[in-house]
Amino acid sequence: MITLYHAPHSCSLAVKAALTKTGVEFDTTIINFSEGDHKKEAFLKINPLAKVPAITVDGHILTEGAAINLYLSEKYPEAGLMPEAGTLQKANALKWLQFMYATVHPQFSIAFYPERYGDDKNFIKAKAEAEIHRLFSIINSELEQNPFIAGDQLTLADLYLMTVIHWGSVLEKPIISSYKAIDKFEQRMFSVPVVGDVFQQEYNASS
Ligand SMILES: N[C@@H](CCC(=O)N[C@@H](CS)C(=O)NCC(=O)O)C(=O)O
Repeated sequence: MITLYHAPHSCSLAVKAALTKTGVEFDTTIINFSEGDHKKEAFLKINPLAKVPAITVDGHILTEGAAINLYLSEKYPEAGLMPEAGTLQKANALKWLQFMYATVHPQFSIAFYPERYGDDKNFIKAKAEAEIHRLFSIINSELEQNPFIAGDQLTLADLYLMTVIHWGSVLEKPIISSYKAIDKFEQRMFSVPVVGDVFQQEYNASS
């Protein structure tokens, strides 16, 4: 049995979407950040970093969203979460997956928690926001060429991209109304069977 540790609206949403697409049965344990659930002893035993996502698979703990989702894509290949191993298409999808996890996400972490990075919160947040918009311009240019971020096919990178688009609400300058191709991408993703509903429901939920 798989259990997902999920904080609504956080990066564990990409894992929730991937798990749902596999069709496998899973339980969800909600980690409520405002209640401090991620810092409580029970969750620190799952992830001492006090961060979601995490999953347990038959009692084994896995953390780090990219590792979890790559595991799911290999364990359930019929879900079509990634292109075939050894292809340039897969290499390209991995590039975009890493772009989201290792390049875009850290800037949002700064924008969400500027006080962790120094005293001048407004300055720190503004710098992160400027970098986020530079990154979204690059994403937008790519989506002008292709329906999904890594080409013609939906991949794990798209699930993560939908998650970071959702975080645009923390920014002064909005994402959706600023980038036409991203706006179209979001609408396209909402109509993708199964995962579209996962994002639609979470976007519309208050917490
Ligand atoms: N490298 C980790 C980062 C996980 C992460 O930053 N999770 C955020 C939510 S998106 C979190 O749990 N934040 C709680 C906190 O930092 O207090 C991954 O990709 O899984």
